[in-house]
Amino acid sequence: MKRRRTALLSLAALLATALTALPAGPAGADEAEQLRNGTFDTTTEPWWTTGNVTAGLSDGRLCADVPGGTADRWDAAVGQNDVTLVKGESYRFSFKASGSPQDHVVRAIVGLQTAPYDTWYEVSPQLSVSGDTYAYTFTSPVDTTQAQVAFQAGGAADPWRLCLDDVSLLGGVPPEVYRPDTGPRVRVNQAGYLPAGPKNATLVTDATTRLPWRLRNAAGKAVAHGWTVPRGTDASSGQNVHTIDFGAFRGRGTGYTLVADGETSRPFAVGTGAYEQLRLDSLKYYYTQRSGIAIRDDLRPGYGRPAGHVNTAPNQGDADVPCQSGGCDYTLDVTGGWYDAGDHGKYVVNGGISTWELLSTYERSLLARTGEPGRLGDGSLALPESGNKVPDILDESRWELEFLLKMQVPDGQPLAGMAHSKVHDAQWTGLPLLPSDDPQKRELHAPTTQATLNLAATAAQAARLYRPYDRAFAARALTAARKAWTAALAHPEVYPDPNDGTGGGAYPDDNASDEFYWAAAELYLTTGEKQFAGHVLSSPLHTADVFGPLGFDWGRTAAAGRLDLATVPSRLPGRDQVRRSVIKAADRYLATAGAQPYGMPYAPEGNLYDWGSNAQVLNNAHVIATAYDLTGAAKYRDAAVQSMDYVLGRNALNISYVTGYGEVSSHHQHSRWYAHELDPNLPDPPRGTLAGGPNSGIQDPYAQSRLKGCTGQFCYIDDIQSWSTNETAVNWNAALAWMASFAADQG
Ligand code: 9MR
Repeated sequence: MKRRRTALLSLAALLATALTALPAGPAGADEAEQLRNGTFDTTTEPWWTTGNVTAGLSDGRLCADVPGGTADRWDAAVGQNDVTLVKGESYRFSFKASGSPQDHVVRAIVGLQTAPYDTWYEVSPQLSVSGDTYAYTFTSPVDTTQAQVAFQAGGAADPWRLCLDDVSLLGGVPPEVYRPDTGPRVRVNQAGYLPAGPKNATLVTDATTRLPWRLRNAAGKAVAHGWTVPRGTDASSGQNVHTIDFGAFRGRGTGYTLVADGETSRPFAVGTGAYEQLRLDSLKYYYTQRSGIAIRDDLRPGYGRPAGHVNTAPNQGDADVPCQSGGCDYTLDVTGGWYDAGDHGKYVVNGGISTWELLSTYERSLLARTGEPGRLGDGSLALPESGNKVPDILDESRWELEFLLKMQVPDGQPLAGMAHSKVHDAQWTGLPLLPSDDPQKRELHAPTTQATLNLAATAAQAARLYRPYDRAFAARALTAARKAWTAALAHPEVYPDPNDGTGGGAYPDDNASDEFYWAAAELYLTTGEKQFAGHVLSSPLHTADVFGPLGFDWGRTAAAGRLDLATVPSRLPGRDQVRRSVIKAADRYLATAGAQPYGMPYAPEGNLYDWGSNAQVLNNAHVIATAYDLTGAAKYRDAAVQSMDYVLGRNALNISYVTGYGEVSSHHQHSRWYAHELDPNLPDPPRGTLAGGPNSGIQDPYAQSRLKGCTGQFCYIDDIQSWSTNETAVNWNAALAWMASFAADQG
């Protein structure tokens, strides 16, 4: 046994030390080791540690004593600098690691050794649980000679010991071919079908002629049978597929399976329970996204956490936030609101469409023939406000509305009445990180016309919906909406900086005509005033086709105005025409759904799935559902309900994109606090959380390392690192909530 050597070079000393390169010892012809001394035979050099870690040799390994009581992973680390990476080249990152006591997590990263410490690859295995050898392959997204390999071990309450050996970063290895496990080839809605609703499934097969299918109940008895319909090669997945229609079956129960071509589907229910539950879960999601308030564990068991960004250290807090780079001479209290997504940013633009869709879920329940407002009533969502005699969905939406109102530039300032676009961290933070642990400086970003009109639209909509419950709030909201509208007219072309994406998202948008149309529509529907009708009627968007293949979203908001003009009672001249335009759009989405062997109303141009495609599918379904509300025609109801099948498992990956729904569901969504994948002490996202979904852009390095060349539906991976395909976001869950509520109403 070798004597343990304490005290490594400090990080600072190491950075100052010139390092001698060791002779390369390639394992294969073109494979080249990038690390020096990963075997620790005689020394631990040139590995560094942070000042609070003591490391030395032990049995030919590097063992590090990690202190307890640090906050974040990176607060205690061992690493090696000056590693070279070549862009596009594949590397095998492997090491042996053990922890005592066991079960500790180490975050192993390959990233930039200086600020802003970009992370290009990371894994966070739990040690000494299932063997101590780890190997991963990734592709470098950069060219650099300043890469760092580091093992971050901070964040534990008590001291522990981390031992490492055979650390290797081997360049020139063949990239790993990623093959998702897609399970049985019969694809169904794993959460369940409505007893009187459409029931369709998709079979992946090489067969080109029809095949028999059987529906089995939980006891294995065949309760229906028929023939598949061959559909040829499906463009969205590249697969040869057949469809199965078992809509004639009218039974109820759980544990059904569909059998065809020798394959048995995942089990599913036929009943109404899943949608009733999903209506609530998709809305309950917002409480745990709240900023500025402690989340109560009694209301969300497993999700309790301290309040985020309330000026308690290490948070710098949202109570007195200055403008970015001295853009203003005031600070604002912008506490509250919802965190946008997996980051800690709060954005007026995306907050706006999300609030609108939640308020519209409520407004539909009041107006549509199948609406059931009681289901969204007081006590339905287990909120701190439950019991106040106000529908819970209004309580939850108000949490965001109050934040949106706080983002308005105060009177007396040059841009008074406009809304700041966003508040977020000065720099991007790593994962995992509870909102209450974020140490970054918070900054208000410049006001924009789009943010101002998001405020005008949602505050105007709020004014009509909260009036029966809180007249004072309704009046305050309407005053703010009018003020915002006037400010937007005075500053009609102040757009967000598309490059303002450090520490938070940019939400770039160089056109505000859709936001003007939407805000004018909401102000008109609430006030009935001629000035707003005039703006609606004279907007070129009023008669334009605002329902494209990608659906409406935070950057395409005209549809929100059009849908409300069609459904909320008013005396708008030509209202029939408005209603017909929604039905016409629904007919197009219906045709798309009919042509898709997976049944979703989504066929983006060039088969290029967009960022957040799952929400776009659901928003197209929202338009179809509105056509049902307008006409009562069953074809619209059925196509809208059928769209849910895709999101809940009838897709090429055979995955339900909603956490906790179906036998296999997304549960590793990118989030700084639902980060169970990185820290066993943190939870997975709550039941009812929608993943963004397939995104042909695969902007994040993790997705790039796994999914390069992916076809449409395959551009998705359920990993916390994949922020471009697998994030959670308030606008996406709003689309889910609206549709889940509609589907529940059809039971
Ligand atoms: O959903 C947004 C997508 O449409 C944009 O293309 C992308 C880049 O701006 O940003 C997405 O939104 C993210 C936001 O910028 C920051 N918070 C997380 C959001 C979801 O990924």
